[in-house]
Amino acid sequence: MFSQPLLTKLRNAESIVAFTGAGMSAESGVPTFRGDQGIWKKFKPEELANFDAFMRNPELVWEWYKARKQIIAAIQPNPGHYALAAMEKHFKHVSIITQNIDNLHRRAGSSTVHELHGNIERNYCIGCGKHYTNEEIFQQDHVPHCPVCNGLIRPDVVWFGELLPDEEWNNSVTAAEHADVFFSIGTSGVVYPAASLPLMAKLSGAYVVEINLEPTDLSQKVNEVILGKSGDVLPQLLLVVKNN
Ligand code: BJW
Ligand code: ZN
Repeated sequence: MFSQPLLTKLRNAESIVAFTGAGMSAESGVPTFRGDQGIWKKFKPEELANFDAFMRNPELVWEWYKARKQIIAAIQPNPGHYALAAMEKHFKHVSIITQNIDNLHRRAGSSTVHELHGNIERNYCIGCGKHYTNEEIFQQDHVPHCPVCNGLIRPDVVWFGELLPDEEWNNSVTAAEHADVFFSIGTSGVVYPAASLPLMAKLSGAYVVEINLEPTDLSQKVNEVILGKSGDVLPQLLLVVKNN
């Protein structure tokens, strides 16, 4: 499953980056966005995942997020998450750059996680910026409001048309530029600017490996494509790294 060039790169690598998307968490039971089973088959992004939609219909958007918060709170990291966390024993630097908002990398034990699209466990008031936990917002019915300024509270995630958090983005670019081996895992690679990171890494000299169930637009541009489930491929990769 793993090529000789990849094994050689891994033997000499100091810095490993894993860039992950919804497919990484699919085996934990989090639905992906696109494709036949994707969330966007049932819900329209323009009605749910942008700020104007939220202001137009906060009830609907909150109903969707409260349901997803409950799903995510009830699931566990899968063997792929744990394999990435265990890579920290074998390389000097391991960074996770994730588009996922489900917090599963941290829960699996990864210590350096850059969250490009936010985190569903956090919320903040659009009036005063105060942060609220899920526990606090679940105490309120329907649409949660800020007890301090009565502003609308929103989930701390990045919607279409919104800027990515500065520090997370800058740290991700730095990690991509310093990666010896860069894995793009379980992402369709269609949402920018996140989707530019694998190519940034490649331009900076990284060996770029895509792990996905199926080929994507990125596949032609990377050094190597491994077709399979991340929850199968990553534990096997960890075994190879241990014995390499
Ligand atoms: C497996 C597997 C297994 C399955 N093993 N693999 C025109 C108008 C307006 C904006 C734009 C525009 N053109 C471009 C833009 C910019 C826009 C964009 O890129 N849009 C494109 C879709 C066209 N980007 C933005 O708006 C970003 N901000 C920005 O650019 O700011 C500057 C700006 C300001 C003002 C105006 C314009 C620009 C922000 C993007 C925010 C994305 N937010 C979401 C929602 C997060 C919150 C939430 O979850 O509720 O982030 S959208 C959604 O897509 C989510 C994901 O992180 C993101 C990426 O999806 P991902 O992870 O790749 O999932 P899928 O489902 O697409 O793919 C899963 C893959 O896994 C598949 O390939 C499967 O095969 C595979 N798979 N099981 C391995 N077991
Ligand atoms: Zn407030």
